[in-house]
Amino acid sequence: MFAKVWRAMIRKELNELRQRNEKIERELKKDEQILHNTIKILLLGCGEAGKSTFIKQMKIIHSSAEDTWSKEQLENFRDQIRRNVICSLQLLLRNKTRDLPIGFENNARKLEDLDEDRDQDKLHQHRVFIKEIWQHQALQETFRRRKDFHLPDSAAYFLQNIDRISGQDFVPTNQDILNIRVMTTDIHKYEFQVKLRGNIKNITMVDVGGQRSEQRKWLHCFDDVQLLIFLCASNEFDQKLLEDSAKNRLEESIEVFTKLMKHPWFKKSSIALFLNKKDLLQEKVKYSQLEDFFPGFREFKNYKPYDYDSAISYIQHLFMTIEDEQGKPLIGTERSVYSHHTCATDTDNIKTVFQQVKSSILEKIIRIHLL
Ligand SMILES: Nc1nc2c(ncn2[C@@H]2O[C@H](COP(=O)(O)OP(=O)(O)OP(=O)(O)O)[C@@H](O)[C@H]2O)c(=O)[nH]1
Ligand SMILES: [Mg+2]
Repeated sequence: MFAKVWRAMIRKELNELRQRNEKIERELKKDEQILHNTIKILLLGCGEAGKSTFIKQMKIIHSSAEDTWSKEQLENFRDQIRRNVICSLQLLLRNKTRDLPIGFENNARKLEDLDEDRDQDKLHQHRVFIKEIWQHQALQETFRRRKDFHLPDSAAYFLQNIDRISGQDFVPTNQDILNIRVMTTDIHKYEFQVKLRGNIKNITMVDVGGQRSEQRKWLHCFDDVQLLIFLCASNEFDQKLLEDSAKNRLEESIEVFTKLMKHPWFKKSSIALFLNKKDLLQEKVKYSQLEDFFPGFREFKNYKPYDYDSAISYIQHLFMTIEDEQGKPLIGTERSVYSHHTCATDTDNIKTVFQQVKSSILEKIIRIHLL
């Protein structure tokens, strides 16, 4: 009798064990399937290169208009934009070298005293003066010297739209959202799906902060990266780092890219280089000469002063000819790098570029790793 009960108990336990095993097997298979259907793309580059803006474009492109941003996100964006406006105005006022006309000083002081968080509502009452002062020669002159005091790239865009932005019912448009400047401090993931070779694939795109203090966190995201997209702000050839006023931004970007290309983690990853902010480079070459900061440009075979095409192809050449300590090229026969000239705030441009990335790099990744 006892043996019979004992056998029944064992049978029951074995049954439960088998069921548990089957469940684990099924879950493992599912995880494996998800893993095999997922491409991990890591965005790297120095501060203000445009990484977070690129991620925003992915959201705009891969979701329906009404689902892109929640009400809460839109409210957050509105506050960030107003913070950007106050910060830009104050930077311009603090760095002006010419006196403002009599009658302007009093109002200018009120703007200088605004608190980025508490006084956002006051922008509406000051909007007429803000328009006047922004158009005044003293601030326009200061704006032209903006590279000397790290004015955010979007300052002009927001100041030109002050009427709309300060309005009570202001809801940011996608273009407003793409122009926001907020430094990234954490690791952010954005997941979306694309159709590749007729199949739906999951993409996990990872965005990190690019300033030097943030670069220490990069190692945590190096695992299993199938595509590394390195962004460089191509217009920054005459600017210094925010975190080190002695260091040229383009030089820093090339050095960081070189370090990554030497890193064993990326030996098997595909690499794309986005020379971003091409719109700002186009503007800048008209008044600032690349050869003043990178004298080697004069010897470049396609050298042409004040010329956008010539400047961007030299910047690309600087990235493509990086070497290791022994003078061996890091890019060439063993490793190719896909490069694109981008404007991360232009949705049509990013749509085209991402389509090219899909049909070249991602299709190749699927063929090699995920079949
Ligand atoms: N005009 C123009 N502005 C751009 C472009 N790409 C980015 N920006 C702006 O440049 C600023 C910085 O862009 P972010 O996307 O925040 O840069 P990031 O690489 O994420 O910077 P960190 O988070 O500090 O590493 C934002 O105000 C963007 O709107 C571009 O191609 N053209
Ligand atoms: Mg960012």
